Amino acid sequence: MSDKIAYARHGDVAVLTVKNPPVNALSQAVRQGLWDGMDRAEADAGVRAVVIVGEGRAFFAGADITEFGKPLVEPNLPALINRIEASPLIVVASMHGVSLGGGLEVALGCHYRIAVPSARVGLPEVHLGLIPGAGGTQRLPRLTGVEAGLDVMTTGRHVGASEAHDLGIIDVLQDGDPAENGLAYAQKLLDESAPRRAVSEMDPPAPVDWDAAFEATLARSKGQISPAWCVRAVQASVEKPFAEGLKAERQIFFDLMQTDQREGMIHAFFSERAVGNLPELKGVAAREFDHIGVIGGGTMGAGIATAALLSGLRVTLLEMSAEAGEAARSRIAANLAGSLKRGKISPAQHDQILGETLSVVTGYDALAGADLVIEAVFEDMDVKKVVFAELDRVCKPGAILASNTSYLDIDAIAATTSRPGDVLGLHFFSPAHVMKLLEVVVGALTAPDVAATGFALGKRLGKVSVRAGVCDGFIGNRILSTYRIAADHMILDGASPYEIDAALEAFGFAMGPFAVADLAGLDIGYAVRKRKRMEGLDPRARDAAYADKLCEDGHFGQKTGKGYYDYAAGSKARVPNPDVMPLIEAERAAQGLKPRAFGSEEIVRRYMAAMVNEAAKVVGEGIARRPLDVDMTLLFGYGFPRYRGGPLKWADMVGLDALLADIKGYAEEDPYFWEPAPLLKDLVATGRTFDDLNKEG
Ligand code: 3H9
Repeated sequence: MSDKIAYARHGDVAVLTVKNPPVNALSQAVRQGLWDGMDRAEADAGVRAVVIVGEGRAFFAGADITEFGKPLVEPNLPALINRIEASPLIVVASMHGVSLGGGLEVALGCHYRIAVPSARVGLPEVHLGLIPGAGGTQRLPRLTGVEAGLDVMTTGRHVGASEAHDLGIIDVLQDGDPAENGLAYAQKLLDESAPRRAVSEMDPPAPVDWDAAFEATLARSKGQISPAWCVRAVQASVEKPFAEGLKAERQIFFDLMQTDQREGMIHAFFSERAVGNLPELKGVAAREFDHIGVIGGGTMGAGIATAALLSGLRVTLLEMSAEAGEAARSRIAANLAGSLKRGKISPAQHDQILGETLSVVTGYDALAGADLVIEAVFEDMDVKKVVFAELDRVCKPGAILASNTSYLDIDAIAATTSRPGDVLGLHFFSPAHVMKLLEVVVGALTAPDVAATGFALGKRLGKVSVRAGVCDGFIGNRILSTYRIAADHMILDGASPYEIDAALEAFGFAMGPFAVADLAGLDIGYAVRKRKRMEGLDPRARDAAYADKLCEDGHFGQKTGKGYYDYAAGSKARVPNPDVMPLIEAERAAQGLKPRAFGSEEIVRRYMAAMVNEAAKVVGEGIARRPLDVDMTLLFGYGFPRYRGGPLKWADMVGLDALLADIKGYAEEDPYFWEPAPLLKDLVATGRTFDDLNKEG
């Protein structure tokens, strides 16, 4: 028998313990071991029941995702589950930790299910671009009904044990050791002569309006298709005999396995975990931190302070005056009230944070004991230099000094201190207590343990941390400014901001670039354009000044009620601002440009080509270490659709040669902007992909 499964006999009950750390994924060896374990129990004279239990953190985290895309090795999971269910013995699943995907499907193939109260179950296959493929869509609705079953599968959410018990997924909740619980429960079932109870033999649930459910799910999923296909599989569970329903589920599962969406989402799953795993930081210990200083209590500073407080860190926030300090405290209190409302903290924690863990001060000396200080003041180098000089004066030796700048030169900031090795960038995204992305900006002199501490802080705050090198805008904002320029060029040439937003939202972005600009504030882009013009624009660069006029008229987007859109009817209404097109038309006329029509396909193609080309430069220059670092930056900070994996994964799937050909074509009109990235040319010439670079590490 496989060493992944331990077999033990306790009276007339056999216990199969799964040992496949870290999360008991159902790899081939586990599947084979379970199959052999069932054979052995059935052949073991006197055994009348079997308990399946996981060792370590979980029952099962599901199918082994690393096997996807490779040839299937028997036994396959649906066959194993059918085999468990068909056993003449009573089979009990004793669950703890998570039972996800194929893991829950194994439990549903058992005749009874017991779980500890902290257990969680779910069918998260939609997050991998799939549907449950081992009977989950056929068995779960027989226990829960269609509506609850579809909710679980189309959201992929983790369902707590108590809710799962109420839904009929778990039979018994019991505190204690899972193996002992399972054994006692199996014994009780035998004592009571409980029948074998196969879910597949239960009546199918009542039908619903399948087409309406399919369409509604598709509309909710913003371009992702797998949630809607859960509906069709569940429909089969109602309309077909069990074995036929299982076949229908399997067909949909395999069809989805062939899609780019599946490939993109699995890339996202592994990249999200790989992004904080930097080879250069292997074995480098982070510095200890417990007390965080935050300088500046505006939206960003208050958000950073909130994130730290919610993670149990002590925070001292510095503001310029008592009045500004009070405003900062109110912002933090409002953020915390939201967390309280959503049940993320208890009323006692809320009161303790505001009463004790947070202190708001007006003098630098109060930061003397801080382990790590994050500056979030006005984006101006002279202001930052003053702040860092003060920090250098008061902070204890070994304290880490971080700047939340979104584009300024970290090396220049570090050079103003006597301890440049302790300085790094920690670039949060607004609202900082909500957005998952953190760029850890490593300067030329940043010490390795300081970089490691940046990642440790990100982990503590629940962020996806990406290593970035120093350049204007780091990874995310540098790429953003390039694809925004591509969008502005399309506007000069004839597209409208509304056509561009619509095309990119149809592509899967949470919001189009102009809606995003309105949300972030048009003053940000205005300031950047002014700075770049002051630094001197290259004479070959095309300039678009129409948006400056919007700002000069006092329209900064949502916060002033008008930007590209008019928000008089609320932020969701998205009514185009009638002043915008005349400004654009005037600029086209001033530049002597004749507008032409742009289809949504061309809009997406140009926008994405600009994004990928700049991203390839960012990787080629070492600003991002790996393509996956860019992918995760765009996914977690810029609303890039997860089901496309990230811009560089998307580029691989579209084909790098086709993309380079597009870029060369665009370069014929504007060779300055569309200069192909050397890395992209190199990958095409050598027949490699961005993902090949990820694998090289
Ligand atoms: C499925 O079941 C299909 C079936 O319906 C049909 C089949 C025919 N496989 O996240 P963590 C690794 S689809 C392989 O850092 P946490 C993970 O990569 C599957 N590896 O820990 C990481 O490796 P490393 C449906 C897996 O405590 C390590 O385990 N199931 C798998 O934050 C620790 O993971 C899912 O979609 C796997 N299934 O979270 C569940 N799962 O250390 C996916 C994890 O080398 N998994 N690994 O970086 C999760 O949601 C989380 O990992 C979990 C633990 C909640 C389990």
